[in-house]
Amino acid sequence: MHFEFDESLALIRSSAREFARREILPQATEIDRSGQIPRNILQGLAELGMMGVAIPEAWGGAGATPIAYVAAMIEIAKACASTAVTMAVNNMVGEVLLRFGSEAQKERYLSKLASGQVLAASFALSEPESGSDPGSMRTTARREGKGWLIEGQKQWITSGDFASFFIVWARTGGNDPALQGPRGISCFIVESQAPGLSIGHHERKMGLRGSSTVALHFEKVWVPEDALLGELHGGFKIAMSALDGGRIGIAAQAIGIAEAALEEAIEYAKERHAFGRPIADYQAIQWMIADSRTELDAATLLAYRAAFLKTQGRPFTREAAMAKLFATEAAWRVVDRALQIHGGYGYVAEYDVERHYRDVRVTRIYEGTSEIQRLVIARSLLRGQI
Ligand code: COS
Repeated sequence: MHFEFDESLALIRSSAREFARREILPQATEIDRSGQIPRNILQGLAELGMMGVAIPEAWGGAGATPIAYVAAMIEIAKACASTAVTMAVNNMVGEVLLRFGSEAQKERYLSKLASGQVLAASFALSEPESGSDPGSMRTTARREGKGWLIEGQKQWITSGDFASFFIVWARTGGNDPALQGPRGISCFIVESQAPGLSIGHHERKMGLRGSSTVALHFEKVWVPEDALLGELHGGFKIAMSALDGGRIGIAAQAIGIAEAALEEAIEYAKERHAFGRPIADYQAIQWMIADSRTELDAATLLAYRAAFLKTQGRPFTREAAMAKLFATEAAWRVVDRALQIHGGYGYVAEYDVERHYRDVRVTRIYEGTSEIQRLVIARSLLRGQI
């Protein structure tokens, strides 16, 4: 067993760290305030291979591993969680294309996304009334000529307003009783210019304000036969396996946000004086710092274990759920303690910890709530999976 990075992993981590510190961190407050990530940041990330960390170089990616992806994601999230989630979704879409796409689909979409020729793509699974239970989605696709006609609505779509294409899930089973629920769902690639596709309202969010979140409306959106991704009616499993990988990414994102908050809290505790001494001298503060570091290390080990299994091509559904559950809950506690250490200053926008507090909260919700992660973990144990 090795607990150290080899040279290539260390290189990916240091290039992500350097880019994050030099290009992203100085703009993080403005990204949060303006609601936009500068184009040059997204392009710079793509040039470093960060928009397709585990995508082979032949398709425009960095040709690295899911372990490297965790290392890079932590660094980017430490600087700016909004930029990190944009990167996370691009990587997730890229991995879906790599695993399930035809050669033609990879040529047309994957290489452009991973290399940065297009800035973003979106994952359009959730709907206004179907989030935790995607098997109940209502968007439909029915055959029309030599293609499919998609109708319905999607919600909570990250980067949806500037994505060049979308991976869209829709019901293809019609009224067939054997194709209801998760069984009758297929996956399509829909280009943003497709007639009938429109961007709906932009969410005004508590955090991650630099990352856009929109609704999508599909009014008789026709796509050709070759827009089908993977097998007909096989879309639910594509979504589930993409989310398995995505959950490792969100664990890493939460760890990155909390790392930043903890570092800032330690600095603040050393500088701030109360009753004639730095507050770092008080045991109450020391225990908060000690608990935070311990929980963050445990979270990081869980994230790397899940990424290790994924790298090895072994099952990792449960381990990804455990990593996401523990890391996001721990990160929330760490950021909350960091804010507490800052006292009143933690509650105002002057200090970054206020942004981290808003940003970290959603990690317990998106890509599967903590409750869904517990369900995934328990089901796997009760089925006797080792
Ligand atoms: N990888 C591959 N296949 C999977 C899978 C996974 N991780 N999880 C489930 N499946 C398969 C099952 O094996 C089953 O296949 P069969 O019909 O051949 O047996 C099929 O998918 C349906 O699985 P299941 O019956 O478990 O589906 P449920 O509707 O009960 O849903 C949960 C399972 C709750 C785990 C799923 O709905 C889920 O993850 N929900 C959260 C969704 C989410 O994260 N939303 C946020 C999106 S933000 S982009």
